Amino acid sequence: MTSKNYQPKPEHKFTFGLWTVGNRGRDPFGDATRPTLPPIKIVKELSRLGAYGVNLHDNDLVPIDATRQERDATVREFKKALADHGMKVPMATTNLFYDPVFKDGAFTSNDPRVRLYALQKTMRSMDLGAELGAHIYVFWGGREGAEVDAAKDPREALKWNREALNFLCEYSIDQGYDYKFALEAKPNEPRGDIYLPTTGAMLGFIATLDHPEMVGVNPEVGHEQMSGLNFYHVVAQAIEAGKLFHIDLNDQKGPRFDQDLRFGSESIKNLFFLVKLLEESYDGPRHFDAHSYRSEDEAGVWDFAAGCMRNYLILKDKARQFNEDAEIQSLLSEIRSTEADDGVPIGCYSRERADEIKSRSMDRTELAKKQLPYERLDQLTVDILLGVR
Ligand code: DIG
Ligand code: MN
Ligand code: MN
Repeated sequence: MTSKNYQPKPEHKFTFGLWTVGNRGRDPFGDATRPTLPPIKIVKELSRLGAYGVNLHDNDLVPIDATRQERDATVREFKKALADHGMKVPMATTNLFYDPVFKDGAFTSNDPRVRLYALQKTMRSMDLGAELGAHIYVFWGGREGAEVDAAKDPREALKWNREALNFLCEYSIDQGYDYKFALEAKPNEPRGDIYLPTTGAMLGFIATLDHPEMVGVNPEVGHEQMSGLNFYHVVAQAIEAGKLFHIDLNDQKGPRFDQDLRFGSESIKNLFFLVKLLEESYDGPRHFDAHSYRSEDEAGVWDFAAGCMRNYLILKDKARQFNEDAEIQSLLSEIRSTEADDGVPIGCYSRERADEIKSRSMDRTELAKKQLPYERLDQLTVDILLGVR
């Protein structure tokens, strides 16, 4: 396929956080390498590149000390830019991690006054998101964690987290915002350990909330890979549980600090299976929570954004090729079929069924003879990914 077919369009639902292309290149060991990009310029440039929308933390748009008048004027201008460039705001979130007040957490701070302030800030940010048309609200608890476990009982931290989320679910209902809450996990950084470190942990926590039906997950590629997990499997579990409410796409060079790399720049095969899965079973925004290398200038930032979307579309095309490949499909039907009689699906329990299975004669040495041509299957997959098939 020629490169023109990898042209991003709004129908692909690609979104970027203002903070992603707006990242100025600062890191723990170096100052900013790029000037600030104003939100309105970000909206214009991403629209030009074919994106569907932008997402934001409250303070990506409205400075934390803005007056109500300043806030309203900023929102008015931003809404005009969105309309002028046909851009949406599918997701909003709260910055509960940058200001020093959150140095020991927000919803899980040992200080109840900070926990209350975090709740106030989040409700105001939910109001802003709703005003911009967002229906997904992400919670990333970047400071909800610890370095010194003597200082905080994780059970109490979980209770405080639950109390805040239950309150905010009620606030969304009371305001008529019909938000879907998406909880984002990360194992560590900036805290030594972050509570609820994986998407799996989040799925367990959601079940303990008052309104679990309103709450899902926002898995991020790099955050799960920091724990050495297979992101494709993580997302498959979230989808199977009906809880993939949003997704943060980026890339990562395996377990190390959070790199937030351009999507598709490292984990080609894993992200191929992810894109194949998303195209089969998810219709939400494809959000890139990533940023360009610190060494890039502004032109490089737009190369980064274009590259994220291009790589997604290339992998989407590879998934089409995989699904249409006769040899691959025949190998898959061989691997998944069995000559066994119709007794194979376990089905629902009954005493009769249990007795029948227990009494069935099964020859395990015969079972062990089944051929599994995984080498051939994986090589065909690699051939497709390397463009030689
Ligand atoms: C970091 O991965 C977090 C923050 O950027 C934001 O709160 C969230 C939204 O995608 N991801
Ligand atoms: Mn990240
Ligand atoms: Mn993220």
